[in-house]
Amino acid sequence: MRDFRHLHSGKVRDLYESPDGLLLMVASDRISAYDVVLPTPIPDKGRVLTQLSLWWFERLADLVPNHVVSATDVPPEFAGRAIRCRRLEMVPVECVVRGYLTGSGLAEYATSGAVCGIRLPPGLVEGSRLEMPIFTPTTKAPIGQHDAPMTFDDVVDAVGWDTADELRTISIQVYHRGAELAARRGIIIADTKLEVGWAPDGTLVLADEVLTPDSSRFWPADTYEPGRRPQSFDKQYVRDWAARTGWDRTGPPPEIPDAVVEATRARYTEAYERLTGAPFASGRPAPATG
Ligand code: Q0Z
Repeated sequence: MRDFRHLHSGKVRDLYESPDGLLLMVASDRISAYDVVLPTPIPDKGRVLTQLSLWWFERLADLVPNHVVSATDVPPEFAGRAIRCRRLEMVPVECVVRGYLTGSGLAEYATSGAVCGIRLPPGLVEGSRLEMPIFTPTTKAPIGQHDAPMTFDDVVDAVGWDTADELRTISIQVYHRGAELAARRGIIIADTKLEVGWAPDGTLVLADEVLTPDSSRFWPADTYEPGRRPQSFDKQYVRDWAARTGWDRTGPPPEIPDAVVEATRARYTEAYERLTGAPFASGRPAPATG
């Protein structure tokens, strides 16, 4: 670990550089709600998200190359929740794909009838399934600011037509593959956000994390009903709890009680287990028995 130089930290992840030029992306157990990191970690969240991301990278590798170099050759204190990856030149666009209408996409549709310049039919409601998934890119805003919607022409202005078209194609393909696989396990992937970078030879490479509950909205299919706010496999549970505490979202956030921590952890591991079909093994030593 002493060989790793800290590059920067997001709300829930940290990025380091090693002397060989590779990056080390480390997922923590931190959880954020309403853009604030809560004081209580969710045990195993970093491992669940890292392992899920790796599982998807494998299943997407024929569509798009990815930045993963090794998930095992990592400092022992980060075992299971770190990925050594090649350093890319990041594309300055967040590649969002929506198969269902919710969140900021729904808000934009409600005011303009369109999302990122894509006109949608009238009458859509919270959670409506879109006829075709749509590419709804956003700007990459610095921490503390909000990403702004971009039209396809905005993306063309930022990276040129060829790259813009390739980003859109990759994004829609990744969404299609992810949504189809998840559907077979009873999970709706409502939307997802991808980060892409250029390799030195100019090819586009999938980076960061992919198709995790932190980068996507996962809904259980069995309770899905358009018009109703969906249940979800992510921090929505913690958000709802935080809202009920009366926290005003600006002051210091509340400690999460044990029962809420456990229920949140269970949602993350359930998403992992349903998608991969494998039990989640935390990778931590089992408590001694005797
Ligand atoms: C990812 C991020 C994190 C904070 C930069 N392969 C790559 N090459 C170049 N840059 C990145 C990557 Cl993944 C890169 N981020 C997002 C990750 C902590 C911010 F772990 N920023």
